[in-house]
Amino acid sequence: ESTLKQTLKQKIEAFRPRTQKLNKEFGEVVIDKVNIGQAIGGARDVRCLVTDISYLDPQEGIRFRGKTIPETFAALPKVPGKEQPFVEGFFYFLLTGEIPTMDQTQEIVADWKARSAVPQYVFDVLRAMPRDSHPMTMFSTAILAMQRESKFAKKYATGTMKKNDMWEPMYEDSMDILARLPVIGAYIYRMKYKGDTIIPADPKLDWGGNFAHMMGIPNPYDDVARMYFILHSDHESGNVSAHTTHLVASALSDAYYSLSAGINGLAGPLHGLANQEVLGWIKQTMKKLNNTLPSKEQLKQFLWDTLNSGQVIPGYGHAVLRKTDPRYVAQNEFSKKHLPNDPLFQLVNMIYEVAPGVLTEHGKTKNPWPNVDAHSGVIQVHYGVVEEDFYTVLFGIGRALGVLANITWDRGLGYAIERPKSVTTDMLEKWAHEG
Ligand code: CMX
Repeated sequence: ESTLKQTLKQKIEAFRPRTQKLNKEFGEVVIDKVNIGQAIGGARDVRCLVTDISYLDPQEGIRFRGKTIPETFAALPKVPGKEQPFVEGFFYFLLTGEIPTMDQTQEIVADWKARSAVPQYVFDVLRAMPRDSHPMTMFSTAILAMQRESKFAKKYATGTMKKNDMWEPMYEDSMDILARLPVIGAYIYRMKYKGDTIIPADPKLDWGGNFAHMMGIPNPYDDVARMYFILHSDHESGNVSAHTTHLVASALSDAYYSLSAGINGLAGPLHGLANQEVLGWIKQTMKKLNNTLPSKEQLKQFLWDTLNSGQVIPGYGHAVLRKTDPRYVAQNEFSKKHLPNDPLFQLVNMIYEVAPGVLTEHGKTKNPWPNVDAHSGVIQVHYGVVEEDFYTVLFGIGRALGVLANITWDRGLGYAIERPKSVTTDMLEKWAHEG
């Protein structure tokens, strides 16, 4: 058994009594109240989910296992000769809370390679779809089609799986899926946009490096891929993709069913699709000006035009965050170093100077600052991934790291099937009257 699996087993077993004690002895302790606004308004801020993998502070942004983004990147073993860490080591960290050694990281590199063969029928399913299907539809379909491989579902069907053992096949499915996602993502990209010229994996490369190779994009796109997947991995558990994956898994649906569902949520324009929309918006703006950079005044006008036509400014605002997203900052720092003269990068910086003021004046959003999606597309364009429809697939490959770590722990700690209670509008009106 790998060091990762052994460590995870120890961690889960050591953790389980904490959850059980809280549930049995302190189950009645109140941690929040719910008001009518929250019942109608998407359960915003209601504290009713538990995860130890990441925590989102409204001011500071995300911490993975207690570490900020810069701390995380600094602590993880780096790919030799590269700026960015191994995504494999990052997954070890997400699952266990411990920074792996280089040897422990290399074990996962080898493990994912050994699991990376995608069954031919998955490619056949993709090939049967219309070529102009959205890449997110293809991505989610491929994951769902692969459900036939689920070790969890097979074990469950034997009728012998104990509740405390469920994390193990969930972990195995998660590892199998993660090993294959870059292959599936790159296949969709090359099939759809590059004349169906598929590039096979290079057994010498790590997970992120191999993705760049299979995409056919030259280095340093490998480091872009590693950075991108880590930044998009996890954002605690209330966001649509994480919550959906967790919800579906709570019915003891396996990781394939659960992740495919979560990916469908990521495909929404208010969530992951925003990164595609940002680029569409930027391109439109540049087109109106015959591909020259707008002045600040012009940019202000374009932002107001967007708002006045009833659209949101994509890449700005957040349900929890109230400051500039540190995932935006990390990408901004990378760009300052690697693509300082890129005109789209300069435009992104200009938007950052103008949009918060416009949004504040507009007066609706609680957070006028940019989120992760405001920046990610521009880096992709710089390195040649100009097909913005594809960007949410990149987000999805990264997001899989976080949500699969979460559902493995969900089974480890025996979390219950999710089932909140509904009320009717009549009831709300009655309570509203009673005050
Ligand atoms: N542009 C215009 N209006 C915005 C806005 C933006 N960027 N962000 C929020 N608002 C509006 C909301 O639509 C809402 O208006 P109504 O009262 O008319 O419905 C009002 O401001 C209050 O919203 P909020 O409480 O500040 O934000 P929510 O928690 O409801 O929504 C989010 C959060 C992200 C959906 C929203 O900010 C948004 O639509 N942003 C643009 C899309 C985007 O960038 N999504 C990506 C988020 C990160 C990710 O998940 O990938």
